[in-house]
Amino acid sequence: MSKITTLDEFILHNENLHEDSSGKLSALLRDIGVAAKIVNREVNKAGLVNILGIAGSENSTGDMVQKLDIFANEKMIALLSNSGECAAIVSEENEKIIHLPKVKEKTPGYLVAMDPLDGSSNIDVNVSVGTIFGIYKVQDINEPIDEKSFLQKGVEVVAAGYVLYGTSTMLVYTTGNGVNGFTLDPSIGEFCLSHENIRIPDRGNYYSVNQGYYLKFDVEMRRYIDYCSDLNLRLRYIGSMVSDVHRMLFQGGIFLYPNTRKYPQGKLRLLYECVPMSFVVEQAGGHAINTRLERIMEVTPRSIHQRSTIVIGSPAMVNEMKDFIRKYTLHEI
Ligand code: AHM
Ligand code: MG
Repeated sequence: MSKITTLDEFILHNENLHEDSSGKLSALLRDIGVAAKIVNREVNKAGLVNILGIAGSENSTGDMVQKLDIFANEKMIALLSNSGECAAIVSEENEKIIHLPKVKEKTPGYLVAMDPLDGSSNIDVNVSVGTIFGIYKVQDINEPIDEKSFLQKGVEVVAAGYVLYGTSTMLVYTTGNGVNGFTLDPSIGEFCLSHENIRIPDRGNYYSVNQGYYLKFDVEMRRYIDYCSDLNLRLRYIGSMVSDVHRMLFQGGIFLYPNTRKYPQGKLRLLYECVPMSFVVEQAGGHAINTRLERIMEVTPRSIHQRSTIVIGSPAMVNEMKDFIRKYTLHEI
């Protein structure tokens, strides 16, 4: 039987790979691992404890909020408060930033941007959902933390990853030294290293886009989708970014969420959906741009809930999509 490496062991072993080997980032990553186990427990029994159903409230960006969203958000915030290393959180579920209480004499050096439960429209129908997180450094510990503290380019992110609550529960993350995947073993309650040094294939047989918006897409997007059909690529779209991007990491492919009439800037949020997923995909050898051909990791956010278009996945396929944007885009890039 091959040696089991738990997430905690892996984090500690790789601590010295990161410039901040003080153990503070490790403590934060371990807190996220615990939160993922707790959220996983509720996601797996959601249908049984009447935790389903629209909570009735709307979140900060106008989406109907499901109870599991609220549960996941509360658990992530509670667990991220444990280590005392996180100063504040931006969450999809909260309009304002959440300041965390100080722990003993610690000076928190990190900020977390998160989507506690992504793909929330899938909850009531037992389709996979995920948690997305990005960890940034507090740039100046002597300055008060406010929204501006979070408006850092993606290249500043020190760690990012996601939890996929699917057929099995996986945590995939990077601290800038490659991407590793951990599968939860419920029999021991540990995330165990299952996919070491994940590398995305140069291209794949799948494309992932909400084809229902085809007639509302700009011409370059429609032409690219036609091109994918001509190549007999297979359409896979789950409606949960974590699931759609996770499949691409292993099988190759491209995920697109361009501008639509309803979302002229794109639907997905830059800070806690596009950037963390882009960091993971780039670290696995993939590319991630917006439909203005900007590298997602180079965009400076103007607001914490800012939306972005995104084209992310296998390098050869993102490069082909770039050619379509250049060839068919009517407006100046
Ligand atoms: P959510 O964070 O409110 O769940 O919304 C984000 C989700 C993504 O996970 C997914 O890729 C996208 O919304 C699906 O949107 P659509 O239903 O418009 O295709
Ligand atoms: Mg989301």
